[in-house]
Amino acid sequence: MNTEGMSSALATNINTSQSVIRNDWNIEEVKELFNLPFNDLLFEAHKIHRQNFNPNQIQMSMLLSIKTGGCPEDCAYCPQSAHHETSLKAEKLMEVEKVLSEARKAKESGATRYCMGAAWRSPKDHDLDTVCEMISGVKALGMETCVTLGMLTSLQADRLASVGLDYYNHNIDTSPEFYNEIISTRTFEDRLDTLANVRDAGINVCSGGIVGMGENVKDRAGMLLTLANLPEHPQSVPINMLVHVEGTPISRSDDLDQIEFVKSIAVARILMPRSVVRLSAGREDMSDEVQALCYFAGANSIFVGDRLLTTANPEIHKDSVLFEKLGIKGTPIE
Ligand code: SAM
Ligand code: DTB
Ligand code: SF4
Repeated sequence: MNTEGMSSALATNINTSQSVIRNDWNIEEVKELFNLPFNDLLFEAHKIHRQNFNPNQIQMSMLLSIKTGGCPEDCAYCPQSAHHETSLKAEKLMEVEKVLSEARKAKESGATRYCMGAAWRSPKDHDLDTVCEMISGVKALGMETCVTLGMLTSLQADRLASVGLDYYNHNIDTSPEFYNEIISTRTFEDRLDTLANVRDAGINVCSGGIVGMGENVKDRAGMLLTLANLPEHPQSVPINMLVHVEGTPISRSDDLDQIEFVKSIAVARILMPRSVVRLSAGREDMSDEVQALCYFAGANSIFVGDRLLTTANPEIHKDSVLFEKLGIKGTPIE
């Protein structure tokens, strides 16, 4: 690629045959990546993807909302916040047996990781007992486990690690600069503290964010930069396109151009070469062709099944047909 005019660190990164793992990206470099011609950006991302992964394998996770709605946080995108009037009915924490029977179905449909989400600011210790039983039960089925329960103390993270939790999902959601437009009930620093507690407990970190909330390209760059400059790259990086839910304060925000979404995936792949990048929420509104571009740009994980936490996701059959057309296999990533 012609790297003339690029900053020297970026040009070096792009010209080396092996992708370099860096935690010292600066915002100008990341903005430069977003400004590359689309074909140059995708070519570069795909090259790095191939150096690190089999480009024809996609990991499949399935989600379950184990505790729905009534959340005290005010995240402007979220249908589960008690601050917004959505049509969602709040429910209490599910029973362990019910969760395990759903996990069995997920395994039968080909998912290799089961992700359980709770609409909490942070878990109470007695609720954590129940979640630990769920984790042990899902692991006994031979699946990987992931939970997302809000903020965690280091003691709580250690407890989850002690039952063998594989991944903890906690998103930074957006750039530090745009964050206050979206959430007022907890800070960006709070999020980073939870990520540190999870990392220090030895649990794999799953952290990403949402695009399409009215942020600008500098915010998308700032979000990805924050993730890439963590002490270790998150092992899993979900990139969500905002799902517009009636009753949330940003339900009427303009749709983000889907080419810009593909670019966000490509930049995530370049900044974090060995992380699994998940094409996460928002696939219901994406064509097969846009999803195929995301896979080319470096996405190698999706959520399967017709429900995310509370909103719709494509039927698994639809994904099977697309995978077949593209010669992609749904498989764990080694
Ligand atoms: N309450 C926990 C927390 O926020 O940490 C866990 C559940 S929360 C629903 C998990 C993530 O889902 C959020 O951090 C956000 O990135 C994503 N999410 C929620 N609503 C969304 C929406 N409408 N569109 C896209 N992503 C969304
Ligand atoms: C993530 O980044 N996306 C998932 C998972 N982590 C927990 C959640 C998407 C939620 C979309 C809105 C809903 O279904 O409620
Ligand atoms: Fe609560 Fe999580 Fe939704 Fe925020 S994203 S309102 S913390 S469930």
